[in-house]
Amino acid sequence: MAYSSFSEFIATLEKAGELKRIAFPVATELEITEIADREMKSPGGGKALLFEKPTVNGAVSPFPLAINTMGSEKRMAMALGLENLEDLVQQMTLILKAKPPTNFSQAWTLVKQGIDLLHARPKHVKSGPCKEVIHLIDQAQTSQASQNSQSQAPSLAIGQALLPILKCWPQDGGRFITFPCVHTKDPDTGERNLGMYRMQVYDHQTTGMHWQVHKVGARHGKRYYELGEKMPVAVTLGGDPAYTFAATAPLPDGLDEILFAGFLRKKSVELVKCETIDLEVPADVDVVIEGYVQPGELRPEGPFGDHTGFYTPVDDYPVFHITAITHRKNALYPCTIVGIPPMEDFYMGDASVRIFLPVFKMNFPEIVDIALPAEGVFHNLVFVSIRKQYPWQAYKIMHGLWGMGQMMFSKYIVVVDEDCDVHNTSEVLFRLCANTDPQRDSTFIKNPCDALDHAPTVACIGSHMGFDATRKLPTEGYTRTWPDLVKMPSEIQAKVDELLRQM
Ligand SMILES: Cc1cc2nc3c(=O)[nH]c(=O)nc-3n(C[C@H](O)[C@H](O)[C@H](O)COP(=O)(O)O)c2cc1C
Ligand SMILES: [Mn+2]
Repeated sequence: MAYSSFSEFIATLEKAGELKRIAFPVATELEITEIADREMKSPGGGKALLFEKPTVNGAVSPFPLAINTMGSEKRMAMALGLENLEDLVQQMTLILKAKPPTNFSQAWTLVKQGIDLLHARPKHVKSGPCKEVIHLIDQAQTSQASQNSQSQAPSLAIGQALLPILKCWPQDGGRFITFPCVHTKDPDTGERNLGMYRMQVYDHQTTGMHWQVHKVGARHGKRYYELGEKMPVAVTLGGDPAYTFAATAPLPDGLDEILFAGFLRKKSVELVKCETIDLEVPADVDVVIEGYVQPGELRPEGPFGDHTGFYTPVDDYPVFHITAITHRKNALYPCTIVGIPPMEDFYMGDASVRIFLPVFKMNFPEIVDIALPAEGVFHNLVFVSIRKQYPWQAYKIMHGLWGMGQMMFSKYIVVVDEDCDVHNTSEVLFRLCANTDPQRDSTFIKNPCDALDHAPTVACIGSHMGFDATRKLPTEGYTRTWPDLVKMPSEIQAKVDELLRQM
């Protein structure tokens, strides 16, 4: 099911008892973070929060602020219009397994899949709700804009009065837009990309653009730099939450996130032209911030209390110049906070891993399950269970994952046998400790590191470690007898269940 607006999603959360409204004024400077952090760390991820009166430097912003909207398994599924994420996983598996049909029922299934895929293709529309209010912010146009009836008095203060942008943590370098969907285009092929890269507010019309070196936005930027051209960039906030999720999903470079969002919501994304740049954005979003990056122009960005649980230090990043802001009349401001885990982004990352598990399995059929425990903050720790068939298969899986997209960042990979539940960290640690000879069963490699990892001596490069916690085979040189796990047969368990029921 597709949401026609972000506020429709918020209303759905409220109906389901998944939303708390905060009607009194709360400061965007640290206070909203403190409330949201407590909520995110409450059992199961707490509820979504709607701050009706977020204040910016003491003044109430006209935009209510929504946070933790995807911060639980249930809300993450609801964001994608699902009862349960497993429905989508099955759909992915089906599509990947699609073969020429040999009978009618198979053909019908394929037709349905085909329709879904057709739905994925975006449509182009002339206007949309994101244009209800238009502020042109180009310096040359600023004076005209105040005379233009379409524009309200151009309040350029995106960091002050207009949007309730958070200053999340005490040592943060300023206010940060934390849920931006950043739209860019490959200047060579015209291919679109949508990524989530945080934006530090510098002043009324400039922000940072924190695309890390490994990300597609950065690759597009590099090409504009080489061509010596100004790079158009559009940032959207809100709309169907499928857009926000798609912006964070680790899709391969070249796979269009707008198409993926269309597939997720089973409805074409309607795209509308921007006012001041040659890009298109979903017409139903809450806010569009249009502008450009002048490749080569860098500015210190940070510090920022990051999802590693530590502050990322100041580093040079591109500067984003705002040329227009358009928004719905009743726009909401969606955002999140990151910090010591677990936070809202854990549930988003977890959903990504589940949805892409069929892709991993297609490449490595022996993979049973994968989990990225919250403590590992995505890239630091990966648990994989496999159906082991031949010697050193665990190492093949580690190397395979280290070579796959953003899995390259995985700092520690632990491989266990298929009968271990990778979503139960305690069970995995038990296997790791019991089943390994540390020197024999580990391997170190060199690979790119997550740009946010503060531990490596040099940023973005470092060692990675893999543990083979599977049972060892004679063909792996293990000549002793591998013991059996202490377990009760299922007949006895069933019998005891029955006995206890009768008590
Ligand atoms: C809340 C949140 C904030 C993020 N902030 C950043 C960021 O500032 N910079 C960055 O490079 N990636 C950030 N990411 C991760 C990217 O969005 C993610 O790697 C995405 O897949 C990149 O898309 P791309 O491959 O199209 O570049 C963030 C993810 C989340 C969930
Ligand atoms: Mn991408």
